[in-house]
Amino acid sequence: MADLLLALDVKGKAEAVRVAAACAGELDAIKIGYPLVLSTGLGIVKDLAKSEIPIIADFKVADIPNTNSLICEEVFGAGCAGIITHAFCGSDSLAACVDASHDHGGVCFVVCEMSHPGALDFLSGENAERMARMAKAAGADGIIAPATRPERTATLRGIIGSSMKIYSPGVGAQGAQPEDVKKYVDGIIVGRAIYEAADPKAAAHEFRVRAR
Ligand code: 3DU
Repeated sequence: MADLLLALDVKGKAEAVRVAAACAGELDAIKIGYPLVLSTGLGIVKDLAKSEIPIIADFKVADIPNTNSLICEEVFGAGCAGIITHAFCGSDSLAACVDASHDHGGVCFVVCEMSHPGALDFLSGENAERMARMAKAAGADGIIAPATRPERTATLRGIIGSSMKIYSPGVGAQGAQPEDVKKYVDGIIVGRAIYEAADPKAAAHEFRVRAR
């Protein structure tokens, strides 16, 4: 049984609020990222707070420790409940993100293996497994692993164990189905297949039921 996270990659406050309101009651969290925040500013977090579900900032943080900490301060200061970071900058950068998240009462998820075809160049295989081990050692709350490669997500689950969460993108527009990964993960991340649907609430409802 997996939660449903909406990847709200729309532009502008009006569209974001429209989709979030339309999906009310069908989502377990909303994931925001650069497309939305660059078009609205971080104030969008307060605008989405009416949804009364956690807002997770997918900023795929990838910098030196000090910069990572400063980014976390802004994200959690704006009202986010969680942040998604990269791990490839190394254990000190990752620790800065995890620690800053926890200092602000938030959670930190670590990208280990990405869902798109190009992930096979760097963000997969042994690199992904090393990053999963690093995420566990850093005390991260969870990892991001691909619904498009369920066998890889199963392998990463084996590395992190059951005490950390896995959120999994790639369902819908990227071709994966909820049934592919739901037994390995704590949440599926769905973007276009919901926010581009003629009836986003109905689409979200269907994904939520299928993820259960
Ligand atoms: O393909 P969708 O429209 O369902 O959106 C997927 C979301 O998940 C999108 O925000 C993207 O930036 C994010 N994501 C991946 O797609 C793949 C990853 O490995 C990590 C994050």
